[in-house]
Amino acid sequence: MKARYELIGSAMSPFVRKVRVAMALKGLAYELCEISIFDPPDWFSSISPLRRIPVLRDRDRGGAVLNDSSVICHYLDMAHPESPLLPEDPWERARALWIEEYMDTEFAFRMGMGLFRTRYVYPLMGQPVDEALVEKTLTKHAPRFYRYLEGEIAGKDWFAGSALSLADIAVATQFANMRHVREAPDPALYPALAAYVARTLALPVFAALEQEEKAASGAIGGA
Ligand SMILES: N[C@@H](CCC(=O)N[C@@H](CS)C(=O)NCC(=O)O)C(=O)O
Repeated sequence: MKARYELIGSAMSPFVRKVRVAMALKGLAYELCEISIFDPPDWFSSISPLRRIPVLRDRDRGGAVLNDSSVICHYLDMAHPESPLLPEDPWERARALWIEEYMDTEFAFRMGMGLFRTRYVYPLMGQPVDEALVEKTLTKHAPRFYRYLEGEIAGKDWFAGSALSLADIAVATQFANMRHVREAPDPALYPALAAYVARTLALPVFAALEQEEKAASGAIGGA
């Protein structure tokens, strides 16, 4: 029998990884339908109006789909409340949502475009590395992200509340992509953040995906 859920996207996408980690923490079975966002199948636009991954298909709902990693994670958290993804305390919950927003938008855009796409994706597509963009990302953008995150995690184990939450998943999944292009916060400058990234990515739920991604490295999704 097929799993209830199908997750459509590429394992190298930080947003797909975000959902995979959330599903693993909740013990939810799913099938990953690998597609490349750079060469998607014809049917993809009919389930993703923004032409973005991930997309979650719920077979218990007649195969209906949900778009956007945040929407998907919130749905899964409501539908499967065991191992909650968000703190119960209203303030900490709101803080988790803010960190998620920060990582999914500005961090993902600047660091994802400036480092991951440039150093990992474009070379696979036979395009040259834009060294000027890499340099600008490392000198102009990375330090302000790292400074902010250092201030938010210093003296704490997790970004919001007293346990791993969606905030941590959103942070760690972006740093997982950074690790694929050998970028990490300097422990001498950002000690709390560097230690946090190392210990969070070492959690079995992230480490298992990293092994899988490394084994498949050289691919950006799709058959
Ligand atoms: N806010 C969306 C962002 C999803 C997103 O941007 N995914 C990237 C892949 S990592 C994508 O599909 N990009 C399509 C494109 O750049 O054309 C989410 O959280 O799911």
